[in-house]
Amino acid sequence: MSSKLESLQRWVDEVAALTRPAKIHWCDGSDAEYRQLVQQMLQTGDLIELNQETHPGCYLHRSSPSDVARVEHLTFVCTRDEQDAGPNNHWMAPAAAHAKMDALFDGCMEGRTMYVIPYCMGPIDSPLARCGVEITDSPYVVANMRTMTRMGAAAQARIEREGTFVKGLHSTGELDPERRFIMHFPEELTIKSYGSGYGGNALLGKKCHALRIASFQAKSEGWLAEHMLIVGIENPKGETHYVAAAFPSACGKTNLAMLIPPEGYRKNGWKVWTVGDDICWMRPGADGRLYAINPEAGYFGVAPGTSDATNPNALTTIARDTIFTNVAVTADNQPWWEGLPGKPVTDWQGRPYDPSNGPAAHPNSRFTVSARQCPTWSPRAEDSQGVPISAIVFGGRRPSLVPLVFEARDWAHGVLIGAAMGSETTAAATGAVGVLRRDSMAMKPFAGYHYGDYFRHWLSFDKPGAKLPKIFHVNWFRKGEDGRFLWPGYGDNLRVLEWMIDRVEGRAKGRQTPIGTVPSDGELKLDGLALDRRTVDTLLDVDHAGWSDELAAIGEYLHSFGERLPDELHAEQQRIANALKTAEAA
Ligand code: OXD
Ligand code: MN
Repeated sequence: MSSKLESLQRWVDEVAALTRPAKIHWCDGSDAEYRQLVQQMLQTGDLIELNQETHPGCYLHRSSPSDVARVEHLTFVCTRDEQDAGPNNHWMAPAAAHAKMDALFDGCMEGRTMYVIPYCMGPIDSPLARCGVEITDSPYVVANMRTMTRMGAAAQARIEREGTFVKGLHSTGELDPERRFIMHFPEELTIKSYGSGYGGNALLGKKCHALRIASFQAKSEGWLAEHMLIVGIENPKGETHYVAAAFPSACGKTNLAMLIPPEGYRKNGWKVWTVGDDICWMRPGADGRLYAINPEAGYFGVAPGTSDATNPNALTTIARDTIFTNVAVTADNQPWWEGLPGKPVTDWQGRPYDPSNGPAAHPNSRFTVSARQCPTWSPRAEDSQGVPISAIVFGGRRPSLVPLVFEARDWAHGVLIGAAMGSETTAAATGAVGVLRRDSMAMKPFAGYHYGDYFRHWLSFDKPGAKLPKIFHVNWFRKGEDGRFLWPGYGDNLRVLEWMIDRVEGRAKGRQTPIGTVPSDGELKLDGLALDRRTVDTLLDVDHAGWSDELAAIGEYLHSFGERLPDELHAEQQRIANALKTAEAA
């Protein structure tokens, strides 16, 4: 095959001349093509068949043990002006980065097949969607991209119609961590990724395109590309509010997006609809509201911890036609990870399971599955105009200080709350786990430009005629003195979402505090929960002295963005710091 779009054909020819593959395959996205790829990978050992009776259409992929997570220290944003990448990104000059990458790509596909993957991020007919083409030598990447994006002939037709697309070049190379780089050239709508086969480094539609490149594009085009789930909450009257929520990687976005309401809520007719679990593209509609699409077509979810207790919808979703990466296997060849019943016999590296080697499944092991298989898949997930967002939620893992929920008084305050977000690090990226780091809007690893400019872009949505969502902050991860979580989380998080919707609808009054509005007595519906009064008070308490220190730390963090930080955010930080001082003195 080939393309009638000259710029696409020329780029494919150039890449082929550089990488010198034995064969070129243009992906059409068909079932037959997928089946053929799976057969081929079963033969080469790239995929291992799992128990087809319990898990039809499910396969296991074991990555190289040194290639199991995103590599933020090897990820670069290569803007012409270093300042534009900001202190939140690693930067390399575009010419130097191209030279470095092209030297790595030189001849790297010799004897291999080069796959050309046209894909669309978002419903294929959506004006909010954007297209790209990934060239890769990894059949595993092709199979995953088919699930995670709208991949193949329809995407190619849209690209040929529009004439523009994001170029993503990928090779697994030697999988040598010393020869691994993920480079972004936002001004050229180009990505070059070498030396890793792992999800976020290799499935270029996801983090590289839909967040880093898209956030850059979104800034100049007046929209937002965010690390957020999108969930619809339907009340007993049949009204649905859509909520977009940003949490850092591996902090429960998939669980919240697929939440099962507590029993009492279910009986009363509450329902939850999953639109997306990781990425949200939003833009103002004609009525001034923000409308959102999920640019992805599948879930690349963290397996460990996914269980009947935490996310039964996810378990149903992944019971068939799923690719598992780096999970363990039971005696009867079922996929297994920590949190599931049963026992592993083989660990993620294919060794006989021995607890002294660590967890059986890698803590960042994943499932790749079509969103359509989710029992709560939203009927609006394919809506080309997107869904209207009523509330934006920011959150992180904060074992102390941060209340269960609080609400920003207005948009600028909400932007500060998002900018100030902090969370304990997780296994989704290489590096230490459990260390508090600021992760503004959960975009620290993904904002494709200077955070100062990014916050300014967020602030710019507050303009005449805008009907913006309310902004909230949540913390499901508060711990008591005994180190145990105070809030049950999971399905019970709906109680907090209901309060937010009550605020949106003007039904809940809330209690004003210097850091924002928290639920007033009795507003959170807690019936059916065994939470004593003290615990509830702790969860909603605002410790003025502790927050004064937090505000000072936030002030310092904001200063790290220098002159590009909008004055409004300094002013907001000052306003709250002063309100806390007054409250402390009272
Ligand atoms: C992801 C991540 O894979 O954030 O979604 O790491
Ligand atoms: Mn993510």
